[in-house]
This record gives sequence, structure tokens and C-alpha cells, in this order.
Amino acid sequence: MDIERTLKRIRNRESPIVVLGTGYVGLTTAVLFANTNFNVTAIDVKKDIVEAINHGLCPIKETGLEDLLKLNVNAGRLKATLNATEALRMAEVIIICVQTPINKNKKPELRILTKAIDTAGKNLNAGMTIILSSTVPPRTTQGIIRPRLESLSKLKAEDGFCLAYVPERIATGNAIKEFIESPRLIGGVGPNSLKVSAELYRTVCKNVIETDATTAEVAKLAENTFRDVNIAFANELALLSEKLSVDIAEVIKLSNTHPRVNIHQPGAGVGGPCIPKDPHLLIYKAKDLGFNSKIILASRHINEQMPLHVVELVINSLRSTGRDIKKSKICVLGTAYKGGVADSRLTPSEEVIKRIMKLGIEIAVYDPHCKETFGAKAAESLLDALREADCVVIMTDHPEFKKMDLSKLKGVMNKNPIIVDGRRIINPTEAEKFNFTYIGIGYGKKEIA
Ligand code: SAJ
Repeated sequence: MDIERTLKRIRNRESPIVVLGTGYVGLTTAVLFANTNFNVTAIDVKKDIVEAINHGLCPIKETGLEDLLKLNVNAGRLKATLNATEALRMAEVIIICVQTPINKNKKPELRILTKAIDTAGKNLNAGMTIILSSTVPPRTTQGIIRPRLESLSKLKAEDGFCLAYVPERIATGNAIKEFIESPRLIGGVGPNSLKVSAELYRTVCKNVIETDATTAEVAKLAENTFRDVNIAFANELALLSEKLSVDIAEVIKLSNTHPRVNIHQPGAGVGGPCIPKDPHLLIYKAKDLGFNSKIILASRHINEQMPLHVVELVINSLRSTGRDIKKSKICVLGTAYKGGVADSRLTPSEEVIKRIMKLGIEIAVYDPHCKETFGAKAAESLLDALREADCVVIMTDHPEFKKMDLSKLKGVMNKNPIIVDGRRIINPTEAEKFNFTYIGIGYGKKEIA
């Protein structure tokens, strides 16, 4: 492989790029490489997504992405297709951005990835650069993907083609800025791959950090596992605060005044396509290597229990206000996994909604961003959801829920209404001023001084 020629073609934006997978990461990647003057083809298996992109429409909600997508489609730098083979024939760079979920046994489900690797491998020509951006268990790039590509293409990595693992860190709502400005890890399978893939990402990213593929895989998983463990600590502290009759919100605010303390936020659970799964990817196969996780799995367990704790708070609050559970009505606010997004993947709301329905309690669900209600009655509006409800359960910290007018809620809910605040976004004093029974995660009833 002529590395200098490859580098030159990248610098001149002459290398056609194919992005496999147009989900959240893939689409942001395709748009931003097109926006730096590469010719980019995005491949997906869904016709409606391909058609939307080619009409300048963005299939995902992300601030500023649709404008950039339209600009680059109209400029002829970006297009989408279902036909991978044709697009790959001309490609010099393939960036793989397919999802890598876990199955119900918490094991990685890599079939979608393997299919994408096989597509790339069967169309891999000498001189190509393959980038894996999907989150994978440690040693996947070197141990599974590299040999698979070499056997399918009859070429050797480093010599016939370059291969690198380049993890994504963007967070919804800030994707473009973070893609460009957040330090970018580049994990090459060898020096040639590292040099070429670092040069490729320097055309878009301001701060490129070079390492090897396996270190980059572990670093990416460690970032999200760090977050999961820290959220679990906040959740366990919240459960303790309820017993100690202190308010976790105040505890965290005060503890975090220490310059080197950053306790995260407790809540109704941890959802999304990444945080609940990445800790399992990180320790996957670790058992085979004689390693048994303690903190990582214990943290996952704590976070997975939080939705059950919310249901317990709901049931106890109905009982303690003298209600017949079977004759009560509950309103659940939020099915998206976090505030401001429409995505309900692995959302804690699912467990809460299904358990309430299983108890035979009437339930209405409302989310201004996400249409999913897991079989429960979908309310058309906030007030419609709250009408004649005995208890409102806040599961997602959407901005709309943070500024709810409690006097309006009081006006439509049943008398002696209850708020169960799963995201601690309502001020307890304010709620009690309107005679709500306020129950919050970690809100230990303070003893009268
Ligand atoms: N959550 C809490 N308490 C907190 C923070 C979050 O309960 O203090 C909950 C949220 O409500 C949500 C879940 O955790 O249900 C995940 O929230 P998140 O903000 O971590 O959301 P993600 O999954 O969209 O983004 C994470 C980010 N990783 C890190 O912040 C280390 C993002 O940078 C990654 O790109 C993304 O995972 C990913 O794709 O890996």
C-alpha cells in the first residue's frame, strides 16, 4: 500500500468515503466528512432513510444536522444508497457505524456488525482504509475484524489495507460541536493504519490522539462504564439519603463544592443505547481471562433496580394517602431515555409502565418528544395525561416537564395529588406549597429541626 499516496489523496479530499449505517453516529460522521469536501456515500438498509437523506431530510433529530446535510446533498458531496456493492467499488475509505446491542443475557449481539464487516471485506480493494466506529468488546478489531477482513480480501492489514478503531463520543443535542471539538481517539492496528486514519480524522477533528486499537476499545468502554458506576454511586447515596432523612439533592450540591468531587445525578434509572450495555461489553470474555467484575456489575445492578424503586415509591404513596390502588389513576411523564431526546432505547420508563399495568392500575403516558408508550394509553397532551390522576410519575427530565405549572396540574388531578419525581426536577417546597404529596428519589423527609 502506498501510504504517502493515500495520505496525499486524503489531504486533497480525493478519497471517496462510504459510511455503513446511518444512525445517529453514522449520519453525523457522513455529513461532517462531506462538509470538509470529501465525496461521501451513506449506506443503509432502510429505503425510507435513504430517500429522506437524498431529499435533504435528516432522519434523526439533532441540532443543526439537517441544514448541513441539505447543504452537502445539494452540493453533490453526500448521497445515500441501499446498494452497498456499487458504492464500495469506488470507495477508498469505509467507516462502519452500525449498532452493537446486547441480548437479554447481556451478551454482545454482533451479527449486524459482522454483516457490515463481510460487506466491506467482500468489496475490499488494495489501498483501502477501514474505520470501525461502533462500540465493541476489547480485542474485537485485532482479534475478529482484522482476520475476517484479511481472509475475505486475501490482503494483509498494514500492507494491503489500513484498519483502525475510532470510537465515537458525541452526545445527543451537541453532536456536531462534540464531533469536531471533543478529543478523538484513533486506534490503529499498526503504524501505517494509525498514520492514515489520524490524517483522515484531522480533516474534521481538532484534537486527534493516537493509540492502538485495543487500547482505544477499552478506553471507549471505560468512559461509559465510569459514567454508569458514578451514576450507581449517586443512586445508592440517594437510597441511603431516604433512610437518613436528608435530601440527596442538597447532599450532592454541597459535596460537589469540593474542587475534586463530581457526584452524578441519581434518578429513575439509566437508559439509552450505550450506558446500559457498554459495561457488559467491557467485561465480556473477561471471565475467560480469569477476571470477575465486582464494582462494574454491582453498579449495573443498582441502576437496573431504580425503576423498581420508583414503582415502590408510587405504591407506597398511594397507600399512605389512603387510596385503593386498584381504583387509582397514574400518569407517567416521559418515555425517552433522557431529557430532550426522542429515543426510548432501554429506557427505565418501560419497566415502570409495564409493572404499573401489571398491577391493574389505570395509567396514562405522555412524552412530548417520544411516541413510544409500551402499550399504555398515550395522552395527547400533558393536561390530558394528568386529568383525574392521583399520582404523576416524572421519568424523563424533558425541559417541558421542568417548567410545569403546578397550579394547572393541581387543577386537573384528583384531590390530594401525589408527585413521584424520578428525576428530581420539581422543587419539593414548591410542590408542598400546592399541597402535593411530594416523593422524590433520594428525598428523605427531613426531621423537623
Ligand atoms: N443519567 C443519570 N444520572 C446522570 C447522568 C445520566 O441517571 O448523572 C441517566 C440518563 O437519564 C440516561 C442515562 O443515564 O437515562 C444515559 O445518559 P447519558 O447522558 O450518559 O446519555 P448517552 O447515553 O446519550 O451518552 C453517553 C455519553 N457518554 C458519556 O458521557 C461518558 C456520550 O458522550 C457517549 O457518546 C454516548 O453515551 C455513547 O454513544 O457512547
